[in-house]
Amino acid sequence: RLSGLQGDQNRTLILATVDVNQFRQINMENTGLFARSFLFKVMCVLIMFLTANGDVSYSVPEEKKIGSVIGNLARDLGINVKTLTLRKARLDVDEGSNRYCDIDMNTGDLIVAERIDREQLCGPATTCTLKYEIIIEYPLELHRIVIEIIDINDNSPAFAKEMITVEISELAIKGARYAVNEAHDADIGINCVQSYKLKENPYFSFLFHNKPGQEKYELVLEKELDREEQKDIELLLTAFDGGNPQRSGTAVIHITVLDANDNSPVFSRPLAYVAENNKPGISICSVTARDPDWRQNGTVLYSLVSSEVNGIPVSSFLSVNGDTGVIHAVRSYNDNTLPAGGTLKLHQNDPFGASVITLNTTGDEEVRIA
Ligand SMILES: [Ca+2]
Ligand SMILES: [Ca+2]
Ligand SMILES: [Ca+2]
Ligand SMILES: [Ca+2]
Repeated sequence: RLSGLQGDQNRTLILATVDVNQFRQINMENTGLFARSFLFKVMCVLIMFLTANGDVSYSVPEEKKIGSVIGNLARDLGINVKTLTLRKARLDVDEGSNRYCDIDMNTGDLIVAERIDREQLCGPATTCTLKYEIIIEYPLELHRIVIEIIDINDNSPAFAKEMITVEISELAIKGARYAVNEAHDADIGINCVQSYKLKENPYFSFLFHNKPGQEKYELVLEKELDREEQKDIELLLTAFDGGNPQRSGTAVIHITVLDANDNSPVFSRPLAYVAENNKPGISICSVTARDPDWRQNGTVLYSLVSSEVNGIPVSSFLSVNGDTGVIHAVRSYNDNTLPAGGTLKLHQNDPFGASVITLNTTGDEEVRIA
């Protein structure tokens, strides 16, 4: 029995065998000093192994060239290099799994045997280790080898989409915030995304908070938008990691400024003249107004504001085509029937608000539209 001979937890378990038959035979034949001496020698050898060997740990950067030396196993395990082959030193690797490492039997080095990609091996885990057992025979020894794989900055930050589209109303107020998707970097720690930079522009700044659980990636409106001034804005957002050399990734943020009905129609000319004594039904002139808003918000409809001249409704003198702005005489008139100072009103129909132009008779041969 070898009770009391186990090493501490970091020590390697040493398996030693003693031929029982040989021992019994010796014991039967020599019940004296020789047997006690043999047993003492065996125990001394076991104690020596238990105290001389332990776990070995190394660290190696990922993506090292095949054949790169991770460390000298023979030296670190205290084994004579020349005996490695004889003692069948080998790494215990499950069939079908990647080896990644191997032992150079000539030098005793632990070497890189396959590409080691930390991202593929461990993903976002903050520590990444390869664990092996090394088996050495005659006598049988097992050692645990732990290899820490160090991250290198071999990935750039990247946005899920290189073009991020955001729609924002032109009525958005200064200080409004808009979340955008962050960039990802397959590396870890300092080699991961550390900062963002938004290319200088008059409209937006970028807010980045990376406190765990309170992450924020937001555009902040710094200057109010005006779709009529600029309906598309392109921003350049760059994410940087903290590696050396630093890597970065860029996305274009395309802002579509959504229209609001924030403009009234404006008549294109300030004055129009029409001759009096027209025949009923004749077109006298046309007026146009423009509204810079989009579609429905910019559609202009023309109509006469109901009013009277000398007690007679203006609609009995003139009519206007709601879509085209063409004004027709409903009946013949002159400066007596549509006297100087009389007012006809024309307005555009806009949900936001109506502009009004006024028809003034000039007293002579023209009706003036102002
Ligand atoms: Ca990496
Ligand atoms: Ca990186
Ligand atoms: Ca409008
Ligand atoms: Ca507008």
